[in-house]
Amino acid sequence: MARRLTCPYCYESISASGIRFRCHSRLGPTQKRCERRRDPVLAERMGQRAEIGPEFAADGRRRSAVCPDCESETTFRICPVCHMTLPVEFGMVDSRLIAMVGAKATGKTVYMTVLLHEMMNRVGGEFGACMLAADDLTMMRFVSEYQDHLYRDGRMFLGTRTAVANDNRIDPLVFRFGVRRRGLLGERPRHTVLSFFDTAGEDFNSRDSMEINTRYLSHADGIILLLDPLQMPGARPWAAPGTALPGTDGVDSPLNVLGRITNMLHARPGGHRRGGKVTTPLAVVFSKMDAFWHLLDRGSPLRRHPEPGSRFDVQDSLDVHEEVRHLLKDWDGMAIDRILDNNFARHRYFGVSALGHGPTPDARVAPTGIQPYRVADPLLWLLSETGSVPRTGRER
Ligand SMILES: Nc1nc2c(ncn2[C@@H]2O[C@H](COP(=O)(O)OP(=O)(O)O)[C@@H](O)[C@H]2O)c(=O)[nH]1
Ligand SMILES: [Mg+2]
Ligand SMILES: [Zn+2]
Ligand SMILES: [Zn+2]
Repeated sequence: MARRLTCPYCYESISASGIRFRCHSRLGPTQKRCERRRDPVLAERMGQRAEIGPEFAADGRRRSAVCPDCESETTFRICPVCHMTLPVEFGMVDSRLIAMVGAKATGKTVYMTVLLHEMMNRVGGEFGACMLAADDLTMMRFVSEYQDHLYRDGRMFLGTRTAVANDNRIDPLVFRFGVRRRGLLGERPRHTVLSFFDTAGEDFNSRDSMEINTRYLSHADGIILLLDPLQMPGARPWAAPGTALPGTDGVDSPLNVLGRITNMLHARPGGHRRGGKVTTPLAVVFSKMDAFWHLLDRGSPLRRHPEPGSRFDVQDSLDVHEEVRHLLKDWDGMAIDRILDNNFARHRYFGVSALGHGPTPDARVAPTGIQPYRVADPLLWLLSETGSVPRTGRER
């Protein structure tokens, strides 16, 4: 009964029966209409100040409820903590919260934008899957703050606001991802709610902001840790000539970021551990691989363009994992590998390039356009770990 769910917007833990409802505020059967007002909780927690129908308690395990004032039926179910409207069927379908973390300027915002764009367009089709924004706000924000900026205007992003500077909020983008799966009753879509958020790298530098992030990270079902090889002292000298190197002043090295996150995940109350290791799957993703392609053999898995398929390709992913491990040796990064081995029960390396090419000196997309390389692999791995997408063969 008391199954705990996590709200995809505020990442607080809630129970299905505690989910509340919001009145549509339309003319009801009794010719009464509930007045629209500003919801102080929504304003405080999510920064939303629009006037909307009143909220009320009812059995949150049901799809709809009748407003006690105007007696009209509503299907708007809301989170009891932050009052955001929950995605359709929330609590009835799988829900996966995907946290993305990494230091400043590792490429998180660019990567998230390209990843979501690819999932909604190309990759979705290959998997017979579809990905749609779960709410209007996500759709609007994704298009205006992310997609248009990069794809239409071809511009890089300014630094993401820190959670502390953003009224102690992290505003996740929430999507519904559906794959067709064969079952006893034929093909049926299987839906998963996906929640993504993009932190400011500085959030991992101070204690205050760490605490906000801890809630998000400790409730995540999967973590994408983005590490920028251009921020590793052992890798910088290997970057392709002409690559603009990010500044290192006040930026944590990838090793330190991993150390902080590891400590945070170990310290959280009620965390899942197996044999002393964190069990949340961790995708360790090296960004900006376009700056290193010139070093790799033609046969390298990191230069391969795998055939699109309808399943997550396990062997290909293991090949990439090994290749990245080799690169880490050349980059003096084996300390990263040791931390991962000692602390994480499930982790996998990835190498991606969101842009496929370094940006121009005036911070624009290169004239060749956006040519994403392997951006969806980490997410598909995380989803395959939890059974939300099918995988090939058997793993090891
Ligand atoms: N070469 C290369 N550079 C990238 C790529 N993605 C991002 N960058 C660079 O990294 C900078 C920071 O990216 P951004 O996503 O804003 O980083 P964030 O601070 O982690 O969100 C961008 O302005 C680009 O200069 C990529 O795929 N390849
Ligand atoms: Mg950013
Ligand atoms: Zn009403
Ligand atoms: Zn909430």
